[in-house]
Amino acid sequence: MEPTQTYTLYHYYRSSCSYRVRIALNLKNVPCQLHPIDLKVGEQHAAAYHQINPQDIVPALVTPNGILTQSLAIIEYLEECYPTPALLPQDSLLRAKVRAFAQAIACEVHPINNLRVLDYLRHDLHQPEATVQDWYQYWVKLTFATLEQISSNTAGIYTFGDTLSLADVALIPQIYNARRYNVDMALFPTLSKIEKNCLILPAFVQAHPDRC
Ligand SMILES: N[C@@H](CCC(=O)N[C@@H](CS)C(=O)NCC(=O)O)C(=O)O
Repeated sequence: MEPTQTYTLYHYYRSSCSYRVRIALNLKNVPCQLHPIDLKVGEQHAAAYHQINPQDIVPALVTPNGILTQSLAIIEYLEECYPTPALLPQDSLLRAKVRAFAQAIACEVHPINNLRVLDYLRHDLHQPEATVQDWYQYWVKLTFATLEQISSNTAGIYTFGDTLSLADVALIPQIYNARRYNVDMALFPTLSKIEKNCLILPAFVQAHPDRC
C-alpha cells in the first residue's frame, strides 16, 4: 500500500466520470484536493489542462508519482493502493460481473452521450435540442433496461448484494445524468432503489455535484 498522500483531482462537478472518482476517493477515505475544470466554457481545451490530460477530458488525478487519466483506470489504481473497503469482490466470477456492469456504463452509454458528442450533434450536424435529448434518452434507456434486468437478479441493498462495489460507483453518477436529461427513472425500479440506498451514504453525499 502507498502512503496516504495528497492528490489533486481535476474534475467538473457535473461530469459523471469525475463523480465516479470522487465517490471512490471518499469511500476509500483518500484525501484529495479538487481542481475544477469548467467544461461549459471549454476549459478542458486550455493549454494548461492539455498538458495534464492531452485527451482534453476530465477527470485526471495528479498523484505524487504521476498523472492518471480514465476514471475506471483511476479507480482500479485506488483499489490497488487502498484495498479497503474493496470495490471489487474477491470472487473472480463476481468480480468480472461487477466490472461488466460498470463497463456497460463507462464504455457504452457514457461515450456516446458525452458533451463533445452532444455538441457535435448540436453544432456540427445542426440537430435541434429535441433530437439531442432523444439521442441521449434512447441510449440511456437501452442500457438501463439491461442493467435493470441484471440488477433485479443481483441486487440487495446495492447492485450486487449488500456490499458496495464498482457497479454502484459507476451507476449513481449515470443516474444523476439521466435525471438531468429527464429520463423517467420510474421505468427502472431496481436501479432507483439502489440509487436511494447509495445517496444516503456520506461518500456519495460528499461527492454529489451539488456539493462540489
Ligand atoms: N472514458 C473517460 C471519459 C472521460 C470524459 O469523457 N469526460 C467528460 C465528462 S464526463 C469530459 O471531460 N467531456 C469533455 C468534452 O466532451 O469536451 C473516463 O472514464 O474518464
